[in-house]
Parts: sequence; C-alpha cells; structure tokens
Amino acid sequence: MPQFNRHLVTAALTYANGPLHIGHIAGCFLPADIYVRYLRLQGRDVKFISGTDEYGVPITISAEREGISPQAIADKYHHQIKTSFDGLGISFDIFSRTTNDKHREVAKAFFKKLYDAKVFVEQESEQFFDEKANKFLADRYIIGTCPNCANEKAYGDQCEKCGSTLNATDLINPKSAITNETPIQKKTKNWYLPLDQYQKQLEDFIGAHPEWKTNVLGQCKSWLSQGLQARAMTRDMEWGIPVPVDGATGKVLYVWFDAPIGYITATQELTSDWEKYWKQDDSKLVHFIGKDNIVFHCIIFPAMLMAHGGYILPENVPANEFLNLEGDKISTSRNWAVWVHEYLEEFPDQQDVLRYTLAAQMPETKDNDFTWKDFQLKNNSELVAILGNLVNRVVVLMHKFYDGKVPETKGCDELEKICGDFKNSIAKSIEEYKFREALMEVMNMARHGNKLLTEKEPWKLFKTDPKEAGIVLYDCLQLIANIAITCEPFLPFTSAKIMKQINLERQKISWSDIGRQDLVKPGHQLNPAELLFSKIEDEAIEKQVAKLVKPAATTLEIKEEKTTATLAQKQEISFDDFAKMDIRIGTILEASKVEKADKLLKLKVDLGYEVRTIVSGIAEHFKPEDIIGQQVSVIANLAPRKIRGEESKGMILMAEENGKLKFMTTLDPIANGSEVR
Ligand code: B3M
Ligand code: ZN
Repeated sequence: MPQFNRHLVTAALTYANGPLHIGHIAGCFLPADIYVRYLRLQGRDVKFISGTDEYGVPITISAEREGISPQAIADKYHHQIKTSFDGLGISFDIFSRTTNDKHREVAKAFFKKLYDAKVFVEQESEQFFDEKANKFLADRYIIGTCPNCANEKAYGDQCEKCGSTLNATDLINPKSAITNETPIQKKTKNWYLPLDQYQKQLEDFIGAHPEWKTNVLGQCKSWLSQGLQARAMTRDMEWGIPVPVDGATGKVLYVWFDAPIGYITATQELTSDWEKYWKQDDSKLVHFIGKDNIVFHCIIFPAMLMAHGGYILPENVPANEFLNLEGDKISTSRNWAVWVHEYLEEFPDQQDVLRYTLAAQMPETKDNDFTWKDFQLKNNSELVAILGNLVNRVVVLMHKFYDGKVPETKGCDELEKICGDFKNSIAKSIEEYKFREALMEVMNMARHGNKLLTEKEPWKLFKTDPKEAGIVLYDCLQLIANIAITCEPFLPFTSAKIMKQINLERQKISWSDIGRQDLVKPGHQLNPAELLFSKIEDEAIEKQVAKLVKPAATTLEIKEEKTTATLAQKQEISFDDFAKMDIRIGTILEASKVEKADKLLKLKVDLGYEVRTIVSGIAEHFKPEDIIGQQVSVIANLAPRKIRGEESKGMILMAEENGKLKFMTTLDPIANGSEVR
C-alpha cells in the first residue's frame, strides 16, 4: 500500500437541469462527504471537489421544457442545487460549474493537447439531420417506435418503457423531436478517442485494483472483455464548448469529455497548488459516483488522462447502486422523488435525520429502497431512542447531581479499550467505503452507553454509593465525547450539538482523540441539556407519502360559467344526521364500462384502508381511461347496493353544474382515507 500524503476526492458533477433529490445524495454525495469529513478529522490534507455539469443534452432538453435558454437553466439549478447541498452539510471545498470561462479554457487546452499529439482519430459517420431545423440531432432528439416493445415514444438512445438501450437507427419511423419531421442521414466528421489503443493500459490499471467494489469491477471487466472501441469526443451541437481546432464549426466537445476535466478546473480554481493533487504519485484520487457513471470514470476519463500524460489515475471509484423510493424508481419527470430543498423546508433543523436514514440505507452493493415509514422508524427508534436518549440522560443527570460540573473522578480503563476498538473498526469500514457498517458501529457506541446506564442505574446509585455513581456518569460523559467525534462524518449537526452541550470546541478535537477518557476534564462546566432529536409523528409521514401520489389526471374544467340554476334547498337536517356520514378521500385505480348500461362505470377506488368497488353513474361524462388516478370524495359508509349485478360499496360525490358533473376534491393530492367533515 503506497503512502499517500494528500487526498483529492471528487463527487460527480450533477447535471444542472433539475433540483437535487435523495437519490443523488445517497448515490455519491453523502458517502463522499462522510469520507472527506473523516479524513479531515484525521488531520489529512484533503480537497473535496464537485460542481454542476452544465453542457450536454440533459440541459438543452430541460431548457426547452421550461422555455428558457440553456444558460438560464444552468444558472437557476446551479444555485438551487448548491443551496441544497449547503443545507444538508455536504462540505465541498469548492462547488464549481462547467460553464465558467476558466473551465472552457482548461477543457479546450486539454483537447488541443491531445489533438496536437495526434491522439484523436478523425472519422466520418452518418448522423440524423433535421433539414427544417438545419441541425444534427442528438439521440435524445429523435423519437420513434421501439423495435422491442412497440412504444411509439422511444428515444434514439433508450426506450423508457421497456428499458432497452437503443441506437437512433434502430427506431422505427424516427422523427425529430424539434420539428416532428423525418430526419435524413447526413455525413459529419468528428474526433474519436481510440479507446482500443488503450485497452492494454486500461486492463493493467484496473487489474491492479482487485480491491475495488465488485459492482464497479464487474462493469469494467464487461467493457474490457467486449473489446473497447473508439468513441467520439465531439458532437454536432450548439450548446457546449466549441471544439478548438480548424474545421470544427458547429461542433462542441462531448459533454463526457469536458465534465471530468471539470474536476481539474475546479481544483485549479481552489488552489494554486492544484498540480500537487493531480500530478504527484503520493496523492490519492477517489471518485464518488453513481453506477451509471462507472464507464466514464473507470475507462474513458483514465484513457484521457493517459493520453494527456502527467496525471495520476484514480485510486478508487467507489460507485453506489441506485436508491429507489417507496418501491419505485426515482423519476424527476414523474415527480416521484424526495426533493432536498423541500425536505429542508419541511423538516427544519433535521438535516441529520435524512443523512442518517440515507447513510443507513445507502445502496452500496445493490439497489435499495427509501421509504418514509423507515425514515420515521430510524428517527424514532434509533436517533431519538438510542443516541438522543443517551446524551440527554447523561447531561441531565450531570446537571441534577453536580450542577453541570464534571465530578472529580477517573473513568475505568475498560472504556478506553472499548472506544479504541470502535475507533479502529469505524476507521477500517470508512476506508473500505463501507459506510453503512461504520454507521452501525457509531450507533453501537451509543447502545453501549445506554447499556451501562441501564445496568448501573446511577440515578439510584447516587443515594447509596455516590462515588460509584460519579464514576459511571463520568464514563458515560467521556463516551458521549467520543461519540461526538465518531458521529461527525455522518451527523455533523448532531456532533456540533453534543459538543455544545458538553462544552468542547470542535477545533480542539481530532480522530486521534477517540479512546481518551479525559476529553471532558473534572471540574469542566457543561452547558444546559438540549434534545438532539424529536419524535416524528405519523401525520408528518402521511403527509409526505400523500405528496407522492401521482398527480391526478385532471378532468376538471377551470373555466367558469356562472349560470347554474339555483335549486330549491332540501329539508333541514340535524348535525347528528350529518355526522352519520363517513366521507373519505380516495383515488380511482381502475375504471371500466358496465355492459349494457350506458350511464354506469365500475370503479375500483383506493380508500387507503381498503380498495372498494363502486358503481357510479358517470359514464356519459367521463371516459374510463381519463379518470384513472383521479381523487374523489366517497360516502364510505353507505349501505352496499347491487347495481346491474355488481355490488357497489359507497358513492362518489359529484357536483353538477349546468348538467356537467365534476369531482369533489381539491387539486392538491390528499392521502387516501382522509376524512371529509
Ligand atoms: N453529470 C451524470 C450525472 O449527473 C454526469 C456526471 C458527470 S461527472 C464528471 O449522473
Ligand atoms: Zn421499448
């Protein structure tokens, strides 16, 4: 194992085309942050680099969707993403962006150096061209029928319905997404990086790292065994960094060429010493990424660095798998996500609860699932009940018995050893990128403290054997001080709160202090106790789950016609008459016509606590396929009735306006089963 004197840690440059969600965090930013915070506590020389990736098709597509320029999209999301990271305590040394001038120059110079060294192969190929828009079309801009599943809206690179990877030429009946015209094939010249020429070097490089994660090695080996092929490093596009050579008008650098160079640019922006981090063998370069970026960081970027010369190669690329949400793939376009900026607003001062849940569920070796129920459970039965409880009990008892002044005593040696063992096992896990395992050990330290308290009961012991009680509490206090250090990489906000209560300065402690039983000295004055975590109630969780309800297919007409005839009011009823009705919110899951009944639709309605069949007389007003996902109000306790042979349990409430029926719900999704009063 070589001796490294400094670390350069990168986290993938997020596309600045949408807000940040928990999948991004669990995928690479949280593990990177834990790793970097750990190295800093160790007093290591480390630089933590990231930023936003602002070129490429993902940006132009979002720009078109939002009707603003690509630069405006990048500006908007760069700032929003940066604010979200800050809020969650992701502690980059620099968070840069690829559209800044410096990066354009650095990326161009990198390309030029390879070009001048005759690394690239110039190659002509046929690309789809939209004659009406006078533009070559990137794969994403071609839409057609998927040859595998007949989905008519497959993209030139992928079918989102069946998930297959496609070439634009595979599509049946391809159309331009810009003009809807049929594109022609047109010849164009681009510059290719001959990856095949680096096959051997790459095999040696990857072969020298049997310690890499198996998911990462698996992908690398599969690419290598298929035989690498030249890959275009330029594209016929407007949005990007212009190719800095003659005869390249209308061409830009491939986004995956410029983006990783962004790590280099950002380091240059950060420090004039940047070359030490990128060019000296005693620097350790680690790329944190998600699994879809493996080939770019393990094969293509290393090949670029080899071709350029003078740079070190990554020592490790600990890629995570994907995080799902409530059993379904996170999707920005379907709004199936937990957005970091919303979380920070709705759970103020609870950044560490999300950090904790995501670290505990990190998809380290396989895809994993985030559920709100699990989030609640982790908070209530781990953070509140184990860590929060320990710290609170100890600090409160210290105030109760000693007015918050640490008693004159000495701890037991056993604890020193226990903390030392924890220190080693946590360090080992973090250095092996096993963050879940490391976090579990941090919590085991707190479990150990609770066990001590339960066994020794210092609150009782204080009356019979005050000296012994003092030792127990002193021990627990030192344990807390130790936990404040070990938990810092994972739960930095909590660590700071513990430090404040035990009145220690963050600057004065380091990883090497773990194990010490005199971190808080006798006579030292503690600050008042404060709760670290608070219980999260069911309502808060239900609210979040309800937000995830896919937006209802709205058939409501917004335009107003105020001619509704005034109907004579029905006879007066008592409050009790009203209170007998159990009206609930539900969501229509299925709808179908009832045979030989023009007016009836048979509906399956999810009421949260059960799914009901309801036959409703709305067939003349709504097509079955239009109301799937529609939220409705239902009289849930109406006696069942047989209608045309179908048992109907409940009734849907509708408002009638000029003979038209409208559903009785708000436009905001409401949790199924919610009561209407
Ligand atoms: N922007 C892909 C992604 O956000 C890409 C990463 C670039 S890292 C140099 O997943
Ligand atoms: Zn398909």
